[in-house]
Amino acid sequence: MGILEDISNSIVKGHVSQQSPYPPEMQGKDGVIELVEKALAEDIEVGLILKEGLIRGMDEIGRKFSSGECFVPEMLVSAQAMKAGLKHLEPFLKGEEKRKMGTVILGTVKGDMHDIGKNLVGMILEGGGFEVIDLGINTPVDKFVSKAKENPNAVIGMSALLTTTIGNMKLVVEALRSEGLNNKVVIGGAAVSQKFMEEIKADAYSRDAAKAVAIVKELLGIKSV
Ligand code: B12
Repeated sequence: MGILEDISNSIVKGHVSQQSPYPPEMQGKDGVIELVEKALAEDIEVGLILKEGLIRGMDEIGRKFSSGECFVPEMLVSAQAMKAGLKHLEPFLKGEEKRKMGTVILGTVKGDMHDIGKNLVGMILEGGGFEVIDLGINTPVDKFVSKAKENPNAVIGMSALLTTTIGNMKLVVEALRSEGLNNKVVIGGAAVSQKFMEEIKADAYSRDAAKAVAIVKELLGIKSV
């Protein structure tokens, strides 16, 4: 599985493509874009490319950041490489256009700029047949509430990666309920847990994007086939 390791390594180094000048020692070598294309051409399963290549690289850069081996600029170039790789996987994750099964309003909570996980969840939900209304990053409480009012049957999906921003999820749940809105709420992101979901009285939690479709179906009472 050398190619998946190469993808992960290119994510860690932030090497987007052969043409990228960064990092200097990788100039002219295959970057995330070429490696993902090669992996697809070798018929490696899309889920494996995602998990063992791209996400593994992001996990590694996160570990390096935690241990002080790298800083925000390195995380940023890795994020750019991740986004470039995801763009190539997107058509495969989305699959063919299907009949819409429901709507999900998706956003990263206020104060939080992390959107890679949220975008991935959005792609997978679209692939699973849902319409996704993406509110983007740094989403204020009232934006979730006003979209929920317009779409009373939609599921609200919130993402947070910072321990300093997860409290905003609670504010959204409280605001929805005080406005009499019954939209189901699913939360995710590295900073939250099943326990936190129960504490803030959200309806579901998913550790990863892959389970999002099954969870949203369950929340909407749609039987999985
Ligand atoms: C890339 C990155 C950045 C990039 C973000 C770029 C972008 N456009 O997203 C940049 C450089 C901007 C950044 C900035 C910061 N970051 Co940062 N970042 C990361 C990093 C390395 C990777 C995150 C990522 O994209 N992972 C890959 C995706 C696919 O995984 P994911 O987001 O977890 O999503 C998956 C699941 O959680 C789930 N999921 C996610 N959301 C949702 C939502 C729903 C509804 C569902 C169902 C599922 C779901 O599905 C996804 C796929 O399986 C993490 C470390 C890590 N390993 O998590 C740190 C990390 C999150 N960052 C951290 C920090 C501290 C910061 C900064 C405060 C640093 C600073 N001093 O400035 C700033 C904060 C900026 C802000 N206000 O948001 C810390 C957070 C610590 C904490 N617990 O609070 C981490 C954990 C690094 C660390 N180990 O210390 N960061």
